[in-house]
Amino acid sequence: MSGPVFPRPCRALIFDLDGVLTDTAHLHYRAWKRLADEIGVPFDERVNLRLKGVDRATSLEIILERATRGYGDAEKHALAERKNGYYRDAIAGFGRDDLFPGVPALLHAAREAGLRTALASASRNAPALLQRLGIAGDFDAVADPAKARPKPDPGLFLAAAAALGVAPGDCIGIEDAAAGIHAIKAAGMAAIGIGDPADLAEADAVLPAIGALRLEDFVSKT
Ligand code: B16
Ligand code: MG
Repeated sequence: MSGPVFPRPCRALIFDLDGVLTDTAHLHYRAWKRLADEIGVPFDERVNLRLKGVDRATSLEIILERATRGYGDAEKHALAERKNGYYRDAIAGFGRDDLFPGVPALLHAAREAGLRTALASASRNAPALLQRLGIAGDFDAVADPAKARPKPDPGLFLAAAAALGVAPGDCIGIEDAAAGIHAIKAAGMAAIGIGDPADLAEADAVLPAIGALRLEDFVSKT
């Protein structure tokens, strides 16, 4: 593409995980769907759109909006744990083949270009998933979602930039969720969206897949 080169200079790439580096979104959906069916709460792909990039506790709150009775904190905790068990079972067999096409090459190109790399995922399962995908060693920092407010708050992206020692204005964030793009922009970073431009209107550029990202289109060599 012949899009803008931004920011000048770019010193770091900060990646989301689910929906950017690997396709776990449908596994999160299936795990939530199984839980919702078990407790008799209506849940479908349309409601699921609101869960993209959203942390586990907030996702459960969104699902329970359609419940016919209230749930206490202990019950909610148990439900979230149950869903996480289903999800962890689903990713147990993940490996390098589950990376989206082009991810290893992009991480390699980032290294070659002297860029720092960090992960800003809302998922508490991110470190385990990085290990399984065989790319844990490709990141200079992994922001801890337990220590930041959930997206669309910019906290997770700011924590990632701080861990890298790079000013937010010198970072590009890469996200598939509207909440994540908002978080990146609120952090003062440039944002590349992965997915449908109609869903990611706040992004500075949107690509259909991570494999379409050519670093030279976005990072100035000077
Ligand atoms: P967990 P990301 C997010 O990851 C997912 O997009 C979102 O659907 C999920 O609810 C969230 O992680 C929490 O995941 O239950 O594993 O902690 O897109 O920010 O990498
Ligand atoms: Mg995501």
